[in-house]
Amino acid sequence: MSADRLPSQAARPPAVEAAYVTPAALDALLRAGRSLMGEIRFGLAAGDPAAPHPQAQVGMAQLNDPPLIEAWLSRQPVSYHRAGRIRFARNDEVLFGCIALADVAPAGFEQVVRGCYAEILPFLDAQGYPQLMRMWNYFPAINAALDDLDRYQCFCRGRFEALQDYYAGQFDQRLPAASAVGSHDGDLVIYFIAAKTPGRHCENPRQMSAYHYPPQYGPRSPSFARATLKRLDNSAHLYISGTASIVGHESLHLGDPRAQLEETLENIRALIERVERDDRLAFGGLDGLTHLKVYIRYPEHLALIQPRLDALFGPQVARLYLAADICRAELLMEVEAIARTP
Ligand code: 3EB
Repeated sequence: MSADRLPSQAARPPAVEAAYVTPAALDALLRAGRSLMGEIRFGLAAGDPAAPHPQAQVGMAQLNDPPLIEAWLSRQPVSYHRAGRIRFARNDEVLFGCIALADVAPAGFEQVVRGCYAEILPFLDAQGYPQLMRMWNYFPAINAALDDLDRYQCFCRGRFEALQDYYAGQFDQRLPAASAVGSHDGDLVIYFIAAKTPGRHCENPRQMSAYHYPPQYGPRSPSFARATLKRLDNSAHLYISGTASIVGHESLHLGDPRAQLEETLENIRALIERVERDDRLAFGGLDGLTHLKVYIRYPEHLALIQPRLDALFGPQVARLYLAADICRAELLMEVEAIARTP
């Protein structure tokens, strides 16, 4: 029997996994012994405010029926805490944290973002989970003008300054997978998963690294990796960043939602293939995907996006469709994903 088939290893559950589930299905998972590390509600009423786990509401309508909760679950014991503005849950391997801020004034937005990141980074070091694996950033009016920039560009500058200050010479190597997407109303919501030990941050052969984008997209480039690979149990988990119809650094297929979707899927396929080669892993290409979160600027485009994804993916790939604004005005959609080796 080869070492990777030892029963003791096969029995080890992943420290954290995503579930896009109805409230009833979530209750069933919790009754079956899973612990909730975090709960994100898109376009839904708030959960139980007395519950101990990190939770956030995001102002994006769900286009799928029935609506689902994004839950992050653990099969290990979890403890719940607060530090400053951060609510978090942790187990022996990973930490899930969340900051939600109401009523952020446009004028101070960049400094607020910088302040959030400047709070999160030393917090993770102090907790002993210094390795960011995945970050999500949601805020309203992402395409609105703010001084001579737009709000996304201000977000990028605030995030960059804090990450650059903290990571300094290690900046490029430490950036995690991320999404930064525009909600229609509500709070600035930043949530993240970090680990005690590092994952590997990956880039996409079809796309320029976002942190190298030229200045035409803003004074400070977006600070994220295209994906983060992490071995959590016997399988490798690949957290794929928000991915859009961008090749090199350019947006393609302006005004053409079908073509933007195909280019986005091709970007995801190429990224997975690159990781399979570099890390000698077998995700099975797009068949390795387990979760898709699809952000759609114009809800009427669901009618062409959903049937295409239904044709490509079976019911084992959980899908969440959200009405959202994408960071570049010409982008009609963005897709983030999780893949896992069998
Ligand atoms: C892109 O490829 C599309 O600023 O954190 C995707 C994922 C995008 C994350 C971010 C932005 C971010 O540039 C936009």
